[in-house]
Amino acid sequence: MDRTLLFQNGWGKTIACAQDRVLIIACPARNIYRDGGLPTIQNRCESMAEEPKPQLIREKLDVCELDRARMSLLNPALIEQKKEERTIDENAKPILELTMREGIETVWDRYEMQQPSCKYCLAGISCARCTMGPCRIIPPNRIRGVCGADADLMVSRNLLDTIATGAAAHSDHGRDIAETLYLLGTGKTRDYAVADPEKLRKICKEFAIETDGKSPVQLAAGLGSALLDEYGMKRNTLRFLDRAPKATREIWDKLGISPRGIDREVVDSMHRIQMGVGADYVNILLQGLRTSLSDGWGGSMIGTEISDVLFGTPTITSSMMNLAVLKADHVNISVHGHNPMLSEVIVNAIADPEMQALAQKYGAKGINLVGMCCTGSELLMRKGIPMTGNHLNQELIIATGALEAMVVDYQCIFPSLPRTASCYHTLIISTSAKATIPGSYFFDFHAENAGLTAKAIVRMAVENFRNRNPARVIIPGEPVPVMSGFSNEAIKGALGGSFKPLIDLIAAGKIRGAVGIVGCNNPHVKHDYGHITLAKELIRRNILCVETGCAAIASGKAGLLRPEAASLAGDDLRAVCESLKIPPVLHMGSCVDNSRILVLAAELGNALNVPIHKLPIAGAAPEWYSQKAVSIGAYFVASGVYTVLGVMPHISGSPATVKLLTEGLNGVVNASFAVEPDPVKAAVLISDHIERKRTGLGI
Ligand code: BF8
Repeated sequence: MDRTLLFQNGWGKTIACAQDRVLIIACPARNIYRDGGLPTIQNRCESMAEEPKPQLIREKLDVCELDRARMSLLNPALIEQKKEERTIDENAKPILELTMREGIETVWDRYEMQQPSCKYCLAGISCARCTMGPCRIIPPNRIRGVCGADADLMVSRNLLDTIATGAAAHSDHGRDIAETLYLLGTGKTRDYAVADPEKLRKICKEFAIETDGKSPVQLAAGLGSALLDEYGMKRNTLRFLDRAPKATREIWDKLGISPRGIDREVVDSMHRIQMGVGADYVNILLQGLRTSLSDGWGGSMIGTEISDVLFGTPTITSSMMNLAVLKADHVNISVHGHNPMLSEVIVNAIADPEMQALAQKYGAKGINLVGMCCTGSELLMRKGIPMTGNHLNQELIIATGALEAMVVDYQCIFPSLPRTASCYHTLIISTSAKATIPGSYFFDFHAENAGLTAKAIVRMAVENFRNRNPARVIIPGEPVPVMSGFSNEAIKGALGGSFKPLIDLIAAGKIRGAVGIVGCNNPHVKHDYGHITLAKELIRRNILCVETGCAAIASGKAGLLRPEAASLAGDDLRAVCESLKIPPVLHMGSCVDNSRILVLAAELGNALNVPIHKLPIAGAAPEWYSQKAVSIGAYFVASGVYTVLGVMPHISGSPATVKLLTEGLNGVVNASFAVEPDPVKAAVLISDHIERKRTGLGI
């Protein structure tokens, strides 16, 4: 029986293997909590498990020559101009130039094709939620939609939708990690282990789980179950909220925005934006804050903490960054997305001598695993795996011609990647039933089949080395060294075991304060310019930067994650960094790891016995694009952290909403948003804010 054909039955059906024996059940809704362990059918097959085969989603995509000819630019001056306008990433520029010359479409081309933007959508005053519309607010006459919603309601509903979407994405990622812990604890996966038992015990204690006499695996089962309960439950509170300073929690309670369960807040939000439910924009925006808190202090924090338990709490580590980490004489595999469940087992599969021998058989010197976006940061932080780049680098890495496979899980993955890949030999391999991509090869990856699937993926990539055209390989420049791995535990370690020296340095004015620079790239902003300009301006003012996500990767590529970057800092911060041998910009991880920044703020607040909003700290998202970033910004502000955005959210059509978010929130959560596209001016806003907070603390 042809196994490949059977795999094309698709998910949700039982799939058979060559000897007519059932191999796996590829059902996304599989009942993993069934008592009594694995379904017998799976037990029976475990001993004879074979590597799964992928399913091509729909059909192989091909960008035709005519399309490429249409896209290609023949005017060298125009190519030069666009290249300089689009990015400050020097290693990306030659590849960007090539894409324009050869008509390989990128995000910047699509952005140009979408101009001018719809002004109603930009202002948030269009609504297509129901079929009485679609509606737009066009004063002076069309000031209500068909249902009666005015501009304030339309804008606030759209914003709540955005926050809930972002919170759901982060939190569902956290759920996948918690579920893996549970499956490990209940013996349903053998491909994962507890890497940080000390942290496991610490978190068990927070959840009132008895640890004495219990093995890590037993604790994994108990904690995994308790964590999954955080999503939908009757207790009406989240355990990790207890980490916040008491005064901050009292603000949430008084305002009625303490989250009651992770899924509950997302569902509550979806309910409110159903037509005929929420009608008061203030009520809707407050629910946005509550939902975002369920992400930051709930789903994201679970994602971070349990990833540390399973894969190790990051310690300070060195690596390399930018497109030049690709190797011309190696099989290159990039992992892209967010969930380390996949990338961690790929690391193991690559170390398999069988895979290394296979690579050599095909003429490669070895297998080079590289990271991209947040999955890349997860590997960089814990394993020192080199990183190619951030969000807007994802098509360019394919255009180097040196990539055998781009292995993706979910979030921030351009649906266009298979189109780009079709111009080369690169395979796009998708692995999440939530994120199948037409033109990609899909493996139904989950914790129970992780090891075998990872090996199948690596084999596929290695075998694809034969198809590479060496004449098309361009790997520009040299990689930049980076220092990463700054978990809170690692920062404390560097400070001698506690945050006290950091507090003393802040009190003494050697460090004026700390700023979390987070978020994405966005073609509205020159690639990496917002991040780098802001970070340089802040460290020059002796303000420490802690970074995550694509902001941290931008800093890595620009050399700000090297201890030598201390030379760009003000005298006081430079002296601190030199004595500790650390950079002035600290890479704290992926986007879910913004929860590390919350924990840092909480620990500083608890140490000083003040709420978070009194600390000399701020947040910034100079190039944000994603719904997840809106959730992050909202939980920063709701937690008391003044946050400056570099890109205007789609809210300008409701002056009342703008006023509430930029001023009114100060009266309730003691923090607000600001929008400032110019990163030099944003640095001034942030610096002034930090000085005001210092004055408030009397330091
Ligand atoms: O979660 S920073 S572009 S990769 S959304 Fe995406 Fe933004 Fe990058 Fe990670 Ni976060």
